[in-house]
Amino acid sequence: MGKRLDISYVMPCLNEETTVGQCIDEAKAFIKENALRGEVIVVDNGSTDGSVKAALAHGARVIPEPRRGYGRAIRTGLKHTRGSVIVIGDCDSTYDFRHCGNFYRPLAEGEYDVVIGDRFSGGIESGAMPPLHKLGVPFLSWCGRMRFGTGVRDFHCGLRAVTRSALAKMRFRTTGMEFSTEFIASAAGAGLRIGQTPAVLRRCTKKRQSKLRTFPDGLRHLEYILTH
Ligand SMILES: Nc1nc2c(ncn2[C@@H]2O[C@H](COP(=O)(O)OP(=O)(O)O)[C@@H](O)[C@H]2O)c(=O)[nH]1
Ligand SMILES: [Mg+2]
Repeated sequence: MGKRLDISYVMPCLNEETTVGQCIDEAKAFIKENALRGEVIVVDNGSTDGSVKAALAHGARVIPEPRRGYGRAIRTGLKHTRGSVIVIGDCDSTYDFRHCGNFYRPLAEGEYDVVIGDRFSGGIESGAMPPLHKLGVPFLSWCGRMRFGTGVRDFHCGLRAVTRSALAKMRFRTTGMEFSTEFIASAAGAGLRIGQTPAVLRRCTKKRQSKLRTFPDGLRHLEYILTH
């Protein structure tokens, strides 16, 4: 198991060679500025580009998870963490991991068990979110709030944090994008204290393709909400 740390970052990664290095650097900057003991874990989901090389060059621990899926990648990464607080986020440079104080502090101080980012209060840079998602995310989040009895506003924000002890009470079964919904449902079901904080969604300036497929992934969220 190795020694306990203050913070672990878990970044699911599928072909993000242009951005993963920057994300690792930003996470490390937060760790250093706050004098924490920390680690950055990149879960490689079968990338065929230079993601693994870039992640290693920037000093991340790389965990391979060849079975595809956003949820699968994160779940595998979580098993390898050593931090008392775990921050999860995309490595596509849309979240600035230098500004994780609002995620880390309430968990480290015991105020909450889980903190979910809210891009609608944090701000969405122009072009960072397709117009359809600006309608779909609030709609699916509303469905999720009704179904799971929580006040979470942005069910699909990729930036979120959880304590190690809370994680032990959560159960996951999903493997795809619907994991972001399951994560909140599971926290609410376990009676955990869920906080929310503004998260800025940056526009990715590098050449990259979003892996999210609007309709199939949107339907997977809806299906999860309806059937669990
Ligand atoms: N969609 C998707 N993303 C994956 C997968 N495996 C790892 N990822 C990573 O999960 C994060 C979320 O994907 P992204 O395309 O940014 O989705 P979006 O933020 O909802 O547009 C990125 O860091 C991806 O590299 C996968 O199988 N599918
Ligand atoms: Mg993303």
